[in-house]
Amino acid sequence: MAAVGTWSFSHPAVERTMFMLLAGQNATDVVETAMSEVEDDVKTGRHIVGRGGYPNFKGVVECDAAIMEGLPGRFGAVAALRGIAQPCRVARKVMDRSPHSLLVGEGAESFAQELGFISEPNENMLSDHTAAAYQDFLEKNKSVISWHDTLGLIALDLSGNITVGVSTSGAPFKSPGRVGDSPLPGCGLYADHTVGAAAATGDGDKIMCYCPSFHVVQLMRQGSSPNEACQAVLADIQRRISGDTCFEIGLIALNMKGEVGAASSVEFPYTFWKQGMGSVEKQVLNQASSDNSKN
Ligand code: SD4
Repeated sequence: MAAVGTWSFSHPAVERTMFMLLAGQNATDVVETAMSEVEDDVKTGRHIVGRGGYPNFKGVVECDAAIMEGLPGRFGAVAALRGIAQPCRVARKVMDRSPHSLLVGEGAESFAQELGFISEPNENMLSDHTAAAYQDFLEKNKSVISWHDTLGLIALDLSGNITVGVSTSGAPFKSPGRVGDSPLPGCGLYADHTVGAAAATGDGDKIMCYCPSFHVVQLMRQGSSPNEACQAVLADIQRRISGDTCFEIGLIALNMKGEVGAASSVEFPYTFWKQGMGSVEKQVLNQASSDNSKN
């Protein structure tokens, strides 16, 4: 059993994951529950997740979320979803109940409503903080703000199931309909029950061009540790952009042995727990670095 999450604000989600895994729960139920608690918490919205997230340039909060199990074909996602405070739960329903894998915009909202989700008015999705930030954006005629959080969470349960989830409200003041890397398989997340799983955070407009989560899992398949795999994928991106300053990207990975790894082009805190540890720990990577002490 093990878990890892992106950024410091994943701590409560990883802690919830720890307790649920120790109680014998299934990795997918654990990821869905732990993520939805953070999504619905207005305070964590300023980390660009769910309720309280930053709106698009028309003032509307639009969320992307995805969930992927390690078993072949088990993936569901939503993108540009409005009015639903727990988009990861809708992504789970897409995986379990829809013949499709990714639903966007109005279609995603209708699907959620049909399954009993309450669609809330946009003002419920904003916090005082993000509503004020939007007013400031309008008054000062600012452009899209380029900073990036995103909740990514990977859990490995007692029975050896691995599941990864990702959730974000995307780039603050983005164009309506903009979708980032988070709900795209291989980009924001990837899982294979014979190998492990990975998740990405950062500048999704760039990240999606490199399929980094798939790449991390492929390298782990070929024998790399999670940490070596994350580091190699970051180095590969840096080599390909040849000398340009690397965009923001943080990667986390977990293999079937419960080993954790990470790499990042910016300072990147992440939180993790594995069987035998008494509590969740935080590790902070410095810019363009990775850490191999967790294996
Ligand atoms: C995205 N990687 O949509 C996600 C989340 C994020 O600013 O960092 N947004 O690009």
